[in-house]
Parts: sequence; C-alpha cells; structure tokens
Amino acid sequence: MLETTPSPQSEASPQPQAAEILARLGIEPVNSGAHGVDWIAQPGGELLDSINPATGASLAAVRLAMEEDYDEVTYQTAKLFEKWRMFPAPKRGLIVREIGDELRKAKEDLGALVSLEAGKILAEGRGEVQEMIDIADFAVGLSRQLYGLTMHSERPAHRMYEQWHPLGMVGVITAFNFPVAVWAWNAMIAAVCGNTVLWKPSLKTPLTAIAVQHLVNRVLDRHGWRGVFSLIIGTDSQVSQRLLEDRRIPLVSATGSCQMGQHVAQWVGARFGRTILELGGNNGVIIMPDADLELALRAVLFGAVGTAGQRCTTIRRLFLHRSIAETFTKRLIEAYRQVRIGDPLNPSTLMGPLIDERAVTRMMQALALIESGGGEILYGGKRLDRPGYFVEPAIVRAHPQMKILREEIFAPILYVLEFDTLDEAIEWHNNVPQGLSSAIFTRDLIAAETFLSHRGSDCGIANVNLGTSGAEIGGAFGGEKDTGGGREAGSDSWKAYMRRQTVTINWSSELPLAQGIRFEL
Ligand code: UN1
Repeated sequence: MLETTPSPQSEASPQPQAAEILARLGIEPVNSGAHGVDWIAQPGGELLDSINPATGASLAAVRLAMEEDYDEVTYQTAKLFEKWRMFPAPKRGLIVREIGDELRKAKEDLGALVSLEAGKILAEGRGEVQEMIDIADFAVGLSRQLYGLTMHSERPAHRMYEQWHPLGMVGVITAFNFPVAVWAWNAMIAAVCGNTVLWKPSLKTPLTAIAVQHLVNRVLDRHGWRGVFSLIIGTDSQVSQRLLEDRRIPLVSATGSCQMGQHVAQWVGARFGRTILELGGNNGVIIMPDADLELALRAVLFGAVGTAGQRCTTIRRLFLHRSIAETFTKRLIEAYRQVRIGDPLNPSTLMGPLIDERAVTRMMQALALIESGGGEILYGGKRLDRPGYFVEPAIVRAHPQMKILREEIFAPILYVLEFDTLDEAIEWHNNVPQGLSSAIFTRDLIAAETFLSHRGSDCGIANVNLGTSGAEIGGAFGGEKDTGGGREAGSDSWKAYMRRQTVTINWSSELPLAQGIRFEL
C-alpha cells in the first residue's frame, strides 16, 4: 500500500507533491514495495516513510516487503529467466527500446520525482532520467553486438570460439543519490544479455523505484513479459541479506559505501557469486599553473557542489599549484557565495539539501574533526536555519597529513591543498584508499600524459580539462582499490552480466591432442 500524505510544507512551498507527479505519470498511488509478476497485495512489512529532504516531511508511506514477499518475487523472476534467455537478444533489445521511449515521455515528471525524493536539483533529476534513456539506447544497439571471438586452433580441422550466455537472475542494489540511473545502467544491460533483474533500491528513495517499476510494467505488459524486471523494497535483515545469500542470484551489482561493499563482497563471494561493486570515491583534481582557470573554476564548482556533494564522483580534494592557489581559492570562494541553495524544484536553485539528518550530522562532525586536525574552514559549512537538511557547501584548507582526507564524507566539503611539483600532487592524489574518478587541468601535453600514464592517476576514471563527475554512459564506469573494481554502463561492461564459454569443435576424424601430447595404446 502506498499512501500519499500531503506534506505540512505544502502551503508554504509550491513544490508539486508526489501524488501529483505520480498522477501525471499515470500511476495509481496505491501500491506496495514489492513487485514480481504482480504487485504483492499485502506485503508483511512495516510502513516506511519516504521523506522529502527539502522539508523533512513525509511524501508517502510504502509498505515494506518481508521474507515471504522476497520468496514470492524471486521465485517468479528466477523462473522467468528460463523463458527470457530463449527470447533472441535483438528482440530483448526491442523491449528495452520501448522502455527507453516510456522514459522519454516521463522525463520531466520522473525527473521531478527524483528531485522531490532525493533532493537533487531539477536539472540533475532530469539529467538522471536522461542517463536512463541513454543507457537504454546503448543497450538496444548492444543487443545485436554481444560478440565473441574466434581463435585459430593449433590442431588441424578444429574450430575454437567463445560465446556468451546469460547468467540468471541478477540482483541490483542501488543508492539514494542516483536512485534510478544506476538501476538502469545495470538493468538495461543485464536484460539484453538475457538475464532477469531483481532490484533492491535504497530505503531513502522508494517512490522513484516504484514509479520506474510502473513505467517498465507498461512495456512488459504489452509483450507478455511481466516479471523480467522486479522490485523488492525491504530492510537489510529481511531482504538484502537474503539476496546476498541467494544462490539463484549469480551476480549482485551494488552501489554504496566501501563498508557496505565489503559486506556484499564477503557474502556473495562466500558462495562464489560474482559482484560488480561501485563504492566510495574520494576524487581529486589537480590544477596546473598553465591551466585555463575559468574553465577549471566552473568545473570545480559543478563537481564539488553539484548534487550537494553527494555523488560518488564528487570532487572532494583540490590540488592547486602554489603559483595559482591564492587567486584560484579566492575566485572559488566568490563563486561559492553565489550558489543559490534551496528548493531543488525551483529551476534557479543550484544546490538542494542533503539526504537526511544523519548526513547533516556527519558533515558537522567531519568539519569539527577537520578543525581539530589543523584544517581551516575557508568558507561555509553551516547548517541553514530552515526545515529540511540544508547546509552551506564548505571549502577547507587542508594539509596532506590530515587523516580525514582519506575518508569519503558524503557531503559538500572540498579540501584545498597546495603543491609544488606534479609528482608531489600525483603522490598525494593517489594516497587514499578509494580510486574512482580523477582529473587534471592543464594545457601542457607532458603534464596531461603523465597524469594519464601508469605512474599517474590510479583511478578507474581520469579526465583532462573537465571535472570528475558527470560521466557519459558510453564509457565503462567504476573504480579501483576500495571503490571495488566493478565496471558498469558502456564499453564492454556487458561481459560482467554474462558467462563466457570457450568452445572447441573437432570436425575431423582424427583426435590430435593439444600441446603435441601423444596418448595412444
Ligand atoms: C554515482 O554517484 O553513484 O558520473 C553515479 C557521474 C554520474 C553517475 C554518478 N554519471 O557523476
């Protein structure tokens, strides 16, 4: 049961409420948090409030799924795999194409729902839906390109090749900050590869997940494929842990903190399941003395303040060459002063709230630790005196020995450090446990290539003259070290959703053995 309740803030703020948006999307606001072939009529769990982070008020209550509901949903989704894998990949692609079309139609409203529930600004909410559309388009093309290699055999009249088979039911665990796009990265690719998909969204963003499931169902219903994508909203103990231990789920793709990823890796690894982990980032940007500082300024502003510092790709550490450090920091502070913080649904807002009270507390605790550890807050860092979870973004002067630099604080805190040589900057840059995204600003070819070389950035993503966030779906997305090593979205990431089979066919009447071995009576 999904009960939408009007927010107490509704009179004071003109925000469209969740019910209105759901109505515009053609979604009946009565439902549960579990969907397999059908919505579970009476899930056994408690009611969960979806909170609007801009007001702290409830947008709706969602009935959580329990163990029995998990069993029902997964039974159907696991079973449907047997049929779905037999449906030719290009035809699976056509279903995904229609999902992309539904998302195109829903972009404005679904984007607004993302803003309302996750607190990111409207432009980013819509951008997130665009990211879903983009990956759907990519997956449609991919559905005709699931290529394997052929090899020349060392044995006469033998043919060798490899082919790719689907895995089964794939589990996708997503985080609040990209409540729908990261599901799409995984789900669209997994589906064209022939897998069915079980989605466990963040408990902070259940409404957007329910809305997406409804849109997807429209397409599945037209073609008799209900249940290929299913949804389960429940607690860690009732749902997530079961998913991790479920041997019918050969692959779990999870986005979240490093700590969460460690838990996922251990449980799924213990049963020899596979994981795709997209965990914490601690992304750094190096600004060289010859850089286009205007460009760098705009990029740093978006990268550090965008999504209120709650992207895994957010810029957290800024390494400034000593010769430009003072000017750049001053300019940055001026730019920070002009950031309009407020209602994420107001098109002129640049920064919305943090996700919840806990996030605000953590930011404040981190800032206290920074100050006691010798860091200097140059700008911001205060909580705003208004309902919801609003803070000012902070700029901190840091020194490379500060321990907290090694942690990902999921809030808009930007550390500024001064360096003298590129080698020094790269060393500091790499001296953190995480390895997601990185960037350098320079017009010097040697500096750029050094940063991109094997002795440069140790991250999964390395950019020149653009920020660390806002990656396109066409590349493989993910990071090294404690970021978990997974790759999602474009390039050949699809291979992680399939199993490779090496095939050798002997079309002769001889039986030559490889490596020249003779084994005869
Ligand atoms: C995330 O924060 O988990 O590159 C994903 C970006 C987005 C995806 C971020 N395309 O910032």
